[in-house]
Amino acid sequence: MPPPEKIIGVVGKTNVGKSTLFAALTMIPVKIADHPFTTIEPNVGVAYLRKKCVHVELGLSGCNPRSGFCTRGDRFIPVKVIDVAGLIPGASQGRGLGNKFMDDLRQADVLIHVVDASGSTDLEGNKGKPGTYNPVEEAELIRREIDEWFKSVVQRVWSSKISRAIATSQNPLEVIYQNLTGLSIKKRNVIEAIKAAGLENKDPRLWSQSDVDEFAVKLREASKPILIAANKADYPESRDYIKELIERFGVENVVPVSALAELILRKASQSGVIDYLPGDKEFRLIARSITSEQLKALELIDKNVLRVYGSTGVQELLRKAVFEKLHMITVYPVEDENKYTDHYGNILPDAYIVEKGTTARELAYMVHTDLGKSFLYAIDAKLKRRVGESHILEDNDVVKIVAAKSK
Ligand SMILES: Nc1nc2c(ncn2[C@@H]2O[C@H](COP(=O)(O)OP(=O)(O)OP(=O)(O)O)[C@@H](O)[C@H]2O)c(=O)[nH]1
Ligand SMILES: [Mg+2]
Repeated sequence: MPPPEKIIGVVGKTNVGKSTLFAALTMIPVKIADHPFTTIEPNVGVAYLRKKCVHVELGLSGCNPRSGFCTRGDRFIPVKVIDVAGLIPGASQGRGLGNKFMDDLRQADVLIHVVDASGSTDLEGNKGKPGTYNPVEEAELIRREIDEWFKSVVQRVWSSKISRAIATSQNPLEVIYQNLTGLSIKKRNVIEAIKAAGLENKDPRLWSQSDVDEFAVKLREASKPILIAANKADYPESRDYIKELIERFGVENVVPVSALAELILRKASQSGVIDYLPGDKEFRLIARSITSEQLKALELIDKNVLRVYGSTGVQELLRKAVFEKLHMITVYPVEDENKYTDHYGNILPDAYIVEKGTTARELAYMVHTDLGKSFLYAIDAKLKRRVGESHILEDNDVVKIVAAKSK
């Protein structure tokens, strides 16, 4: 089985640009409008994470990806994205669309929290002048709502199932974990959360309601880390607010983004007006004719986004979410360690996004269960060196698995 795909959830106040970001990432035409609660049912799609392809390091002229694509030495690796309905303060008590949207995010591994960094929408998502509302306050309030939601889910399961089951269990940790799998959490998230909540030495049978709450918040942090997309960065009013967001949440947790700029650039590139790849720091006009309106929009993006922030920020969001928040690496399984191909001759057909710490044998299982079961050893194709089952893979490793049954 290929590595379990990582899911990025897009969350935030209503009318901040979540669906615009989703559309820019996936090129799926979804409903976008300048009023609250445009999205109700979740949008699900595939985004492509850009990363220097290992074929460049290997001195090859190209590769043949089975999924995603490779352009000018950069590999675009698929990741799943979910855009959900927006929320407003009090959502956990049922305000706005309540918690429905949150339930659509249960399966997410990391959350991109879109904030209106231009301060042009109030807490209910109504439009105002840029610079009017404070995005730091928005980010804090919405984060609290996300934590409230997590608390309520954990409390519900705790009182209906967990407390009864752990009362008689030899292994309370196992019971907790088994009953929370619907939130897409791992056993180590539960262990981390118990530690972070300072509850390691307290028997879960004796946890109070506030212990469970504290545990729930830490579990949210461990299992669904949040990265802030400081959106609408194209407004000059956003610049100071973005600095404030970075001061408050840390530079590692905030990415200045213009989802609208990315969407416009991608559309212009699709229709042959410009040459642009997601993540580029500039674009090139290639169309013979262009309307003055189009030209003006592109010039503004160049002046207010690309020259100020170095890119639209959208690829940086994906990169940080997957490689920094989720601690993933990329590895390339191959069948021929000399030609770096599968048995059809495709060069570097797969780029797997796997967790840091993945071993050669675990990779074998991802390629095929049979390969995992009858694993003999692996070959580090760059060094042409044999490695054993517990060898820990590194980013950009190219690996051949040798198994008893394989030829
Ligand atoms: N200037 C600017 N406007 C943006 C940007 N991103 C989104 N918008 C605008 O913000 C408005 C809301 O965009 P949506 O993508 O529908 O917002 P949403 O968060 O999905 O909203 P709901 O689904 O209603 O919660 C639209 O008018 C967008 O054009 C951006 O980066 N810059
Ligand atoms: Mg929307």
